[in-house]
Amino acid sequence: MKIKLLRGAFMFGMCLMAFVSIERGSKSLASKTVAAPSNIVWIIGEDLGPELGAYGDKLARTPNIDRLAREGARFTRAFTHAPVCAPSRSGLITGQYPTTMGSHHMRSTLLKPPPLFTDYLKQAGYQICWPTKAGFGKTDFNFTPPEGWVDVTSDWTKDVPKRPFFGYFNITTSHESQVRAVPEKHAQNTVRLKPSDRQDPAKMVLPPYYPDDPAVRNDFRQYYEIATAVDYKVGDVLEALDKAGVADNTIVFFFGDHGRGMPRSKRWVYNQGIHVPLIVRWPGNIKPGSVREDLVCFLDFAPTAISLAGGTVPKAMQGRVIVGDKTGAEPKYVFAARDRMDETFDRIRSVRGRRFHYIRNFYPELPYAQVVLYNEENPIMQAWRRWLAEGKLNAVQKQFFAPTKPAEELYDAEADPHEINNLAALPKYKKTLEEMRAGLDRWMKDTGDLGAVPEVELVKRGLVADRIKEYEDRKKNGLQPNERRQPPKQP
Ligand SMILES: [Ca+2]
Repeated sequence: MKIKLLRGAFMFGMCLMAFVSIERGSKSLASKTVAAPSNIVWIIGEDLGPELGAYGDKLARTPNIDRLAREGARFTRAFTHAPVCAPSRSGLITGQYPTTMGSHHMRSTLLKPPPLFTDYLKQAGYQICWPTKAGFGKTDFNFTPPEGWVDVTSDWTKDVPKRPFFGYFNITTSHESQVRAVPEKHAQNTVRLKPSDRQDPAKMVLPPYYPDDPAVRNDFRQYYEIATAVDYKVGDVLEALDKAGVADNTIVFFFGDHGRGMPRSKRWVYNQGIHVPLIVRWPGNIKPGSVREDLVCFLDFAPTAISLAGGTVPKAMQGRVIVGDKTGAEPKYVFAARDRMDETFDRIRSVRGRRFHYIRNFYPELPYAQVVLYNEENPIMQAWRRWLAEGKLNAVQKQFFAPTKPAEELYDAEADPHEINNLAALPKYKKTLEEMRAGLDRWMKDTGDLGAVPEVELVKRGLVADRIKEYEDRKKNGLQPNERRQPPKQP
């Protein structure tokens, strides 16, 4: 009896707490007292493209992710707004383009970041679980989040919260640094794989722009195997939700933070850099096994989370709600940007429609294959350069090393998924080119694209911290030892 009473008092207290916190947030959120708000979980495969069974990849061994897709919706046209870690995450957490805020350079430090979408969830009574430890957590927003932004920084899957929560789980196993891991490290990364999960380098299907070199085949083998290692961890998270009895009341998002960690993929606005897997499972609300073909941008995730939590999406957020009854209309295009990558400057913008992909190179005089030291650590990059030096590359493979870039590129991304046939100069595509060119001009104006502003001026305006010297030094002194690929141990 006593226990029952105590429990009753506790429940009453919890309800009161939820009510009070919703009240507190009612100025900025349209408060709606939902009896049992759904939990929201984001599972991220770091540097993971759609090379998954659910996306029809015959080599992939990803049963848990594939099951999630069978239980939810698989999005076929989800794109990041930035093909590299920090700018990508900068937009994910704020719902704003890094090019609007000033956090578009990799890396930079925005001094006055806008509110985070998690702030709105917090106001709605959600517990924010965003682990910070490598392996299953990552902040890396291109700014320091404000004090108190997060409630739980440990592995929340080990003790799934009882009250409505937002859970973030970033699986770093598939990060670029692990695609190129030396054999011992790769063995550790993939220790859970069964013999049948292992890949055969001879069976890898290489993109036409890479040379067919054993190093390239080996990196693809490792990439597929670590994707399987990610899949095991996705299985763990889903199991944790099941065991806690909250799976039916939890909306799960699974996605990659940008494309695979390989040259001309990560750091590039081509398909393999910006196209990511996105699966959303929402029991009772999303039809199992459904396929969504509309264009989705990463800036859609923040407003979607707020909307699912019963809040009102702030005007400063630039995306749309993609699931639930507040779903917004599909845009004609989604946009992406690439600016400075570590010590290497460039400025490229991308406009992706359902079929065509337009790219503008603001510095056509700079080559594609500028040296980004961290990228040069990739065995693929080294093999690619070696074949170039030996004069063995074919015309398609050589394209990446052209001394200059075209000012504009246009691809039929459906017919040419590797984007190697630039259609920009063909009269047949003149109308498409003009439309997309105008679309980019409009977007740059509407979103206040800061890409044309020199970084030193961004510093002067007080938008970002001065990290220019840091990267100038890096150019001179090279990478830190921990950023370099460690040579395998000699037996
Ligand atoms: Ca990443």
